[in-house]
Amino acid sequence: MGFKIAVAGATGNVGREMLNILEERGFPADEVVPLASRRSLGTEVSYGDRTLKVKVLDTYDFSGTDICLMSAGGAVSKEWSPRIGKQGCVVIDNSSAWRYDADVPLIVPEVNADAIDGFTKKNIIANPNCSTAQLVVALKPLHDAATIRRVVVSTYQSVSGAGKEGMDELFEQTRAVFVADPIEAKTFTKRIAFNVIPHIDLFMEDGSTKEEWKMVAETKKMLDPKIKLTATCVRVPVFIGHSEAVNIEFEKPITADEAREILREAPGCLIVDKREDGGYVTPLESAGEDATYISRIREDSTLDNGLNLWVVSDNLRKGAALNTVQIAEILVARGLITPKKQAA
Ligand code: 11C
Repeated sequence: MGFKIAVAGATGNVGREMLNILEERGFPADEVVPLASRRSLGTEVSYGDRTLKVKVLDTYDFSGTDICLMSAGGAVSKEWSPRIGKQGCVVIDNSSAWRYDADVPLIVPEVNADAIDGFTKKNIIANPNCSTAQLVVALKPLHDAATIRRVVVSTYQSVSGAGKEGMDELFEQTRAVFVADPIEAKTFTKRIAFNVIPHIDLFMEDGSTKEEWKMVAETKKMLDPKIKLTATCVRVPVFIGHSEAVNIEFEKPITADEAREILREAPGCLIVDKREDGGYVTPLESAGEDATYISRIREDSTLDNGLNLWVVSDNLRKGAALNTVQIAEILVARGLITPKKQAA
């Protein structure tokens, strides 16, 4: 007997990817129910070679559903996740609504799978921000080996992080540039085609952005509160795949060769680091892939124990949909959840 899984936000970039990944990885689901807002009623989405009709989240009864993968935005999650959790359905939420709640585990399976145990307090498990997920996959094995003191990260984030609207805007503006049409910026604050924008999410009082703050708060919650981290998050005209230039200061000595060997063995990491033309990964190559790619591993001679890395991953997969499905897999593998149908 398998599980009954709902995917809320099933018509969005991440929701569609959740359906793909559930099917690709053979998640033990007897039934998969795509949910969205009333606006999307009747829309069809693919699940393997099947076509599923979207149902309305507001009127769906979760009492017979085991797990809800939620990617419907923070406001919807704030309202719905506790209600769904109370109906005995475990919510794995991709928004920022619950990540910083002490009663909600924030999980990247390669980093802190054991922290999942507290999930029953609210029946909600949070998925980190995409830019944090790929970063901590790369940092965790290095932290275990040499203890990270400080991280300076600059991100190069694709437009798909801003949803389908972000992808449409890059496409439309690029077309408009070539045919000399007027250019409209709606999703982003300035033109993104042939440009970069050093601003993602809201501005905070100290001049940083919420995206930058999330990287700090989430790394501390998942990896180690003692790690100091500073981030500059930048939107770039790339459709899929976030990239990060990462500078790390360690407490203990670690060479580039040692780091490369450690990362080669680390779960979720794939090293492409040939120190020659093209011997590194770009976001284009990461799209559609599961790995966190690490390239350009080198020592930073301006620090006592310093390294530089280039970290690239598909933000819709490891940064969102894949990570939520991996969390669901942990629930199943550890026997933390049993199908309701079987229990009845
Ligand atoms: C972006 N990282 O690239 C954001 C998208 O907190 O889950 C994901 C926002 C979040 O715009």
